[in-house]
Amino acid sequence: MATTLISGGTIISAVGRRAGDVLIDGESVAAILAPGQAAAIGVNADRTIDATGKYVVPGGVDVHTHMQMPFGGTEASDTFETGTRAAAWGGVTTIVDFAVQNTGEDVQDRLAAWHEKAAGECAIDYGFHQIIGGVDEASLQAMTSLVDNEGVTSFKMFMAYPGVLYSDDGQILRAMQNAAESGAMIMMHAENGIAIDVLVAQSLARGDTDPRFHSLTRPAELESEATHRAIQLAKVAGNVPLYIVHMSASEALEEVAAAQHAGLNVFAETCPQYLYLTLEDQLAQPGFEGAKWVCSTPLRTKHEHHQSDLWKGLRMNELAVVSTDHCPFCMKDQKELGIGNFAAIPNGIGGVEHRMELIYQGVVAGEITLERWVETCSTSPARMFGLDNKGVIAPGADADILVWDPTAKTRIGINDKHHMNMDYSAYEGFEIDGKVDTVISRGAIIVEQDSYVGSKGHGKYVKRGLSNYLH
Ligand code: DUC
Ligand code: ZN
Ligand code: ZN
Repeated sequence: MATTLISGGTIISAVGRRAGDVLIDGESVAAILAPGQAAAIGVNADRTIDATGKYVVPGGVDVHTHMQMPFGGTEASDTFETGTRAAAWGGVTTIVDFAVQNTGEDVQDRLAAWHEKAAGECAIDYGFHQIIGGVDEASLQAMTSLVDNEGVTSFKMFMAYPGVLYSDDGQILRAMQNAAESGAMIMMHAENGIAIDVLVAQSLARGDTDPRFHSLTRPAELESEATHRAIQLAKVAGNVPLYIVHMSASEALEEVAAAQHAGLNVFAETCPQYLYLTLEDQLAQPGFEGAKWVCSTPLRTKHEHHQSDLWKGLRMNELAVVSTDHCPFCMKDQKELGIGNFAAIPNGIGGVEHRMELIYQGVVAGEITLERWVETCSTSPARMFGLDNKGVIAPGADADILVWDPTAKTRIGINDKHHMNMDYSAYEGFEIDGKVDTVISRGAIIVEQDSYVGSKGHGKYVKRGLSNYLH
């Protein structure tokens, strides 16, 4: 087994920082050594990475991606191969993607189908959540089996998208009761889809068809109402762990904070798009340009205080995790399906490559600390979703490591740093005061010196345990 020494860097964890060296043996971290200790005890590693002046942090864990997901009449444009390679370029060493079950479909079959898409394709390790789009006796039984046997311990449900992935309150309650028995986490897309569909129809009837109406027909009130309802249902189901995905609005965050104060097992994530992009500056760009930023939940107005509240939520741990909801579509032939009708634009933004960069810029801007960057982007997502060997640099943990250079710069854009299979960048022109230097996945270097040196199929499926927040 090859040994690697990452020497001279500053090791950042969720709880602090210190100078030291990381010794890797094979696929795992063997030891953290004080400066000078490696020489004193005669460590003779096969390979040494000089991390002088750099930060050594746990590889990124993105628990919300949709590689090649069928959605909106097309399919997300990153395959497991291209999407996990782009993730690696961005310092991410684990993703948790979503297998999809629709009404009437067999859950186990659908999970098997997602395994088939991913097996042998991935550059980094991956797990699955299961989307339950159709609650019935068979799917409820399958949920228990997935927890017990498949390492799938979290289930996403939708209060949005009536007729597609939507579940009504009774169905949601039944799935929550099932999860309360097994200890699984319910992940919720919290938007009132029934009311949204009325607003969408009225908007289209008025001739308001441009991309910006996507946000105007999905007001923050309908995110906070659904968030509140999901919390109440979770309480009735026996305080089942509930994780609100892609939170975008101040009012929804208030619901989560209130539930946490009341002692409920409620968690939430946000995504870089809600921290940096807005209705006015992106979605409302002239003509059809705004389609690039059609995603749900939608980008919010800059004239309220959603972004500052979300950063506050990250500082206060009301928001435990930053994920991306990476769901890329090209403009050509995909977003274009919605020319003249914003409701037909496939919903999604690609960003798996840029989360570590964009949230690091929040450190530079003074919004969060270096430790909180590591915690929200690596440690907490791993703990939240039972990835026991991920998200920390500690003896015995998987050697998934990002060496980050705080003195170099990154410019994001289609002709700059961009490896996702998208014909545009949602973050075109963004500049980051730092840069991915070296990325290690289970002991193997996969990115170094501005090159991808990993391989398709290196990434393995990871069976997950129950959330470490509660078990
Ligand atoms: N939201 C998106 O923007 N894309 C995929 C699914 C979702 O809920
Ligand atoms: Zn969603
Ligand atoms: Zn999603």
